[in-house]
Amino acid sequence: MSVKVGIIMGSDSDLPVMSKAAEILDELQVPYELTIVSAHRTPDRLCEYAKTAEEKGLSVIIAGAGGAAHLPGMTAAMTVLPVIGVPVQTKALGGVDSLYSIVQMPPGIPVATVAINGAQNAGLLAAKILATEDAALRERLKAYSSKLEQTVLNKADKLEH
Ligand code: RP5
Repeated sequence: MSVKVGIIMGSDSDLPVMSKAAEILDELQVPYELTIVSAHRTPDRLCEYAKTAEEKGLSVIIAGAGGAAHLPGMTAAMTVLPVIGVPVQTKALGGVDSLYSIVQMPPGIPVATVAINGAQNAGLLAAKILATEDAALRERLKAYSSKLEQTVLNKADKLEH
């Protein structure tokens, strides 16, 4: 499979959170690219990334940022591709600032917002979007869900004895 998912983040300080998206995509064998694009510090780079994402062959963009987190929304404003926003936890306001910045998009420019630091779910959601057109990936997602279920059942088993 060619690279279909773009993971972008506002700063390298977001990497510990955003690497969770990369890890789940690795597990599901979904190729991705990952880089830093800052809405405020590198606005020209953001325009270039968002405007060329479709022609590069990407299908989904995962964008994570913290604080005044305008990266996902501004990316969504410049591409027809679905954008999944990851609010990154902040020291000052705990990430509620990031969440509100990302989730409160005006009508017409949607961003699929996951939980604060919810990069793993962002990766899963990206995989599920791709899986609508990829039967093998759907099977890997089903196997992932079964594994998750089994983990909980095993814990329940241990607890009950
Ligand atoms: C945002 O500002 C980034 O997404 C990051 O979460 C936050 C802080 O960035 P640094 O000062 O750590 O580079 O743009």
